[in-house]
Parts: sequence; C-alpha cells; structure tokens
Amino acid sequence: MPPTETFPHATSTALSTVESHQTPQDLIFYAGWWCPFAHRSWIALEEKGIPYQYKEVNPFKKEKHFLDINPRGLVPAIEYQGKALFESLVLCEFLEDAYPNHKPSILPGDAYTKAHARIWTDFAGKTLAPGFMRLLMAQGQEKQDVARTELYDAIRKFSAQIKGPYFLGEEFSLVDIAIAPWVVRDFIAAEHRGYSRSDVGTEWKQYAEHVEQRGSVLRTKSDLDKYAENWVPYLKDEAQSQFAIALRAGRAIP
Ligand SMILES: N[C@@H](CCC(=O)N[C@@H](CS)C(=O)NCC(=O)O)C(=O)O
Repeated sequence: MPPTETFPHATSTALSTVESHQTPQDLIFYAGWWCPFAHRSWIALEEKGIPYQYKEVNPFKKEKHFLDINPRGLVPAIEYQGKALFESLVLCEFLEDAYPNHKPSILPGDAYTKAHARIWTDFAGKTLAPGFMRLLMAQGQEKQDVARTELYDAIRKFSAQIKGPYFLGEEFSLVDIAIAPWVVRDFIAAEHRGYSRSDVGTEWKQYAEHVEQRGSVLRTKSDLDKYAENWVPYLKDEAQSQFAIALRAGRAIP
C-alpha cells in the first residue's frame, strides 16, 4: 500500500474537481487522491453527476473523526445524510441505488446482465486489482515473473469477455469502474515490472485506452508522476527509466 506520508492533495484535473466540490452537500466523500479504491467511488460519483463534498483524508493517521466514520480507518468512506458507509464497490452500488435518477446507470437494468456485471466486478476486485498490487510489490526477478504471468492470465480471462469499447459494450459500467484505477496506474507496472498492455493482448490494450479516456476517469486523475512517487517506497527500483521519460513526453504506453 502507499506510504503514510503522501503528497497532501490531488493535482492536475483531479485538483480542479476537488476544488469544485467543496460546498457542503448531503453526501460527504472522504478520499485519498492517490488511493485506487477511493478512485473507484470517485469515478462513480462523477459518472453519475451526484452532488458531493470532497474531503481529503490521510487514512494512515487514524484520526478519531475519521475512525468514527469508518472504524476500519480506510478510504474511501462517505457520510450520507449524517450516516456513514465505506468499501469502494459497496459505495458504488449504494450511489446507484440512492440516486436512481442520476444517469447514466452504472449497472444494467436487465437482471441477467446485472448479475453478469457483478460476477466480473467481483473478478476485477478479487483477482485483477490484487494481481496488479502483487506484481508491483514483488521483489526480485523470479517473483516478478511469476506475478506478471499470473496477472496476464487473469487479464486475458477478463479480456475474453470484453464486448467493447467497454466491458459490457457501449455502456460504461461498474465492471469498468472496478478496474479503471489500475488501468490509470498500470504505467508504473510497465515502468518497473516489465508489464506491457500490448503483451497482454490487443483487446486489453484497446479496452484500457477507452477506459482511461472516459470523462469521469479523466476528471479524477492526478499527475502520473505523483502516482508513481507514491509507489516508489514499494518498488525499490529507483532506476531512471526510458519509459518514464516517454510517458512524460506524452508518448503512448507501449
Ligand atoms: N477494500 C477497501 C480497501 C480500501 C483501502 O485499502 N484503502 C487504503 C488506501 S488505498 C487505506 O485506507 N489504507 C489505510 C491503512 O491501511 O491504514 C475498499 O475497497 O474500499
């Protein structure tokens, strides 16, 4: 997980979004700009255009006011009309249920497709996201090779189900939201762990490119350098990389 001392606030377009969400609302969103789990719920809020007040929290400090909202002490959390909730994917489903008139819906209306979406959201949450984390945190070539192979296998299973451009087809959904924060951050795995979207497969590369261009994803995105800095203590690989240089120069992820 990211370090206890993180850059204190969002940057780039995410900062503008934070600044335009400071007015008190029925819904207070407690997040860390850097946290991929918080990023999920933030994308859902933005996607649905729900009024919310953004509050930046450093969950590692375990401050009492925050533990009163989420006893687990983790971001994201929300206070909705004075009542607290947490867990990123639960929050996304809550937003869908509590704001039915805010479109687009992030879950399909049809019962079968909704269940299908939940199966793959679960896969994204329990297999893909941890796969990215394991790869990033793996130390030594051998462990990194194993972690990368496992992640590629999992992504290929997921990719085989992508209808395109998004997972369920034309509609952006909870499945996409569940994996979007790791798509935004996968350049770190490319930079330090030999990961490449193209090596996983064309379906995945195209899918990732669509997801990262979604308006709600762009509006909640901080500077890539800041995400990368956040991971440095865990990567233990300070080498100056050509990949980082290419990325900063605005070239495509290989
Ligand atoms: N399962 C949780 C995970 C949330 C989580 O791990 N958040 C991290 C930041 S990315 C956190 O708050 N860490 C604080 C800590 O571990 O003390 C969710 O999906 O919301």
